[in-house]
Amino acid sequence: MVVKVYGPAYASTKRVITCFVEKEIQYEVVDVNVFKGQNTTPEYLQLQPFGVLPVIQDGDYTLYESRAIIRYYAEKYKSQGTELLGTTMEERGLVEQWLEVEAHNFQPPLYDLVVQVLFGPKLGVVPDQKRIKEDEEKLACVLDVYEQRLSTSKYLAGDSFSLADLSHLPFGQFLMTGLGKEYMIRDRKHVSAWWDDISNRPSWKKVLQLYPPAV
Ligand SMILES: N[C@@H](CCC(=O)N[C@@H](CS)C(=O)NCC(=O)O)C(=O)O
Repeated sequence: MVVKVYGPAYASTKRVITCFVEKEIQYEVVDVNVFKGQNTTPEYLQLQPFGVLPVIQDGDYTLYESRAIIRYYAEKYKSQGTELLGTTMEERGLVEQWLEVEAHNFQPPLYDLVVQVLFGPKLGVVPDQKRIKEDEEKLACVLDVYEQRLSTSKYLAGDSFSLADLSHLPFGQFLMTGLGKEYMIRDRKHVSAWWDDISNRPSWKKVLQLYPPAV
């Protein structure tokens, strides 16, 4: 059964597709254009009632929330492709911890930066400079914690690449390219080495090449 993934141009969807590539899961994409309102049609809202991307359909099983989707498939295909959940309960705990950090500490200020700087102007929103400065300050504090962690651990959850690292790729990429804030990564030696490692994985390079960003 080929899994259908909606909205490959968007960052949260790339989190899911990268997981599929790592886990060697067959998938097909369905384009959804947010700028044309295709995420708010009655048909789309039947699948994802909050009107955001991604959502997947696997036969008659429908699932949304990108991190729920990657957890589901990493568990379902545990013995296929790259092991992404750790091999012990303790490793799994750390994978979960850093997935939560990504979702609640790393992503929120970065998402707001992306909306303010990249999406906003396209939608007629004037970027709020005070907010942009605050977002950057918050993100810098988060990255200082990462720098500390990555000075003693090759990957966030331990010695192996996991969902915790993978989950940072889509929005981390905005720092390096769209937002032009690569110094936030490069000024931190261990974060910089970690970023080079994870962003050079063939899975991520393939996803970036196949699905150019929407902005
Ligand atoms: N927590 C959700 C967030 C999804 C999300 O914010 N997706 C963005 C694209 S990266 C979106 O659909 N934005 C369109 C909108 O907000 O109208 C997830 O991880 O799936």
